[in-house]
Amino acid sequence: MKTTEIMARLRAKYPGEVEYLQAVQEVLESVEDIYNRHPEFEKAKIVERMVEPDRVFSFRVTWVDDSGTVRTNTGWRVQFNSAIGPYKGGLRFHRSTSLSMLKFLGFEQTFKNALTTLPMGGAKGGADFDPKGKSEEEIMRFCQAFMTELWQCIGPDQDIPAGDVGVGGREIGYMYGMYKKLAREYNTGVLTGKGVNWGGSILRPQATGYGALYFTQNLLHRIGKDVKDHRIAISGFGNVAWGAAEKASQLGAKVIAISGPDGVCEIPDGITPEMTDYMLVMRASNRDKVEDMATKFPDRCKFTPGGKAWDIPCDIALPCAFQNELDEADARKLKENGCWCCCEVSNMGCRPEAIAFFQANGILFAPGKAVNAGGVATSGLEMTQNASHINWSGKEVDEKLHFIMNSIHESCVKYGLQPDGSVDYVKGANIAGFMKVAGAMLDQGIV
Ligand code: 2IT
Repeated sequence: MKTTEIMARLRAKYPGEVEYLQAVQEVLESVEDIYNRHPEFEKAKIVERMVEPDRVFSFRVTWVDDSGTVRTNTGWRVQFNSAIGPYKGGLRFHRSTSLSMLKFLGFEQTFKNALTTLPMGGAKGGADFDPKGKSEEEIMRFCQAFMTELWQCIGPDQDIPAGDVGVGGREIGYMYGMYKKLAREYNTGVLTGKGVNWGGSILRPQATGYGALYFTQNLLHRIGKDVKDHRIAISGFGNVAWGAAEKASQLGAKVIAISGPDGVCEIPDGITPEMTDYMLVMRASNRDKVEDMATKFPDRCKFTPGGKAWDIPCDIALPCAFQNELDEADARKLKENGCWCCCEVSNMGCRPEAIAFFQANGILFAPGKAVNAGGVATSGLEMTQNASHINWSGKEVDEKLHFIMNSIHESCVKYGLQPDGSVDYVKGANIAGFMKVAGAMLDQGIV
């Protein structure tokens, strides 16, 4: 296969699906060499099959806002690949959600889930609903309306959604309540990210951020360093940023910046536990303003409107917000200010030019599909607990998460080791995930 030829075909077929095309290009470039050493892959047209979702559901979601106005949104579920298990992946509620975005996320999810060592296929879904400024009641009505369509697409052995941007424990609760009413199925395993009293796993809310720090520790230990005593800049203040900030602080690092769509909060003396707790309040408020942190903690925080986390001098950058949130100019600024490591926690958080800049300038870089896989891995652990009707302790879940992140790091090293002894984590993660999915597809014939 030739990446350029496949990309030309996909560009002609899906013009304008920029996020999807970007995600596919990155993976194909990484795997092209190894793919071409396996004629059996080419014979079965593995790549051509892998870049197309198995199926896509699209539906109208109509609900009534607090003023009595009828509102209409679009919802989707993209079931991308089931070679290694039932479809698994989050739901995103964001005003910019589109089919292209969910195809990119579903494609990434397929390889990420393969890296977790657990039997989960890839999927993603969501809606172009904007949670910003919505009341609690509006959020509930939207989640219920969304589920009146989604319930027919999912099931504990078919497709198991969870949260993503704009969907946390509260939204999962409203959706689960409606699912039971419609389906008359009471199996808790149909969604993950549930509350701990009704089938949720301890540590699932923290898992993406904790896992990202375990991965970062692995990467640093390999070169004789540690996150301890280093300055960390984090973008975002949602669930993922929260878990990352908490674990980074526990490991002795100093989180010196968090950011939002409105600007950046610089925290020269490092984030405190009270401040990380407050991130949850900010997320639940639906105000989408990081300035609230500076208003609440004026002595520790300096807010700069319009600023980015990447403006603040740091050692380690952790993008935790949204795709393409870190571009080449940001990468240059990070380097100028002394940053030497970037672990991408958001899905496709860095632009390809930013990644190329990091790699060309000796800045350690690891991609989201490896770094953030602890979230979906812990969803997998939640499914196991649900299926066997047991609850593991926080310690048990944390140990399993830690073990999984170590093994993801090992896979990246195995497939990404370069002749000079360094590791190309982008190649490592893409090849490791790809080989597992491709092998499973081959075993299961032409379907
Ligand atoms: O991007 C992701 O891996 C998630 N949003 C979590 C998906 C999941 O099923 O837990």
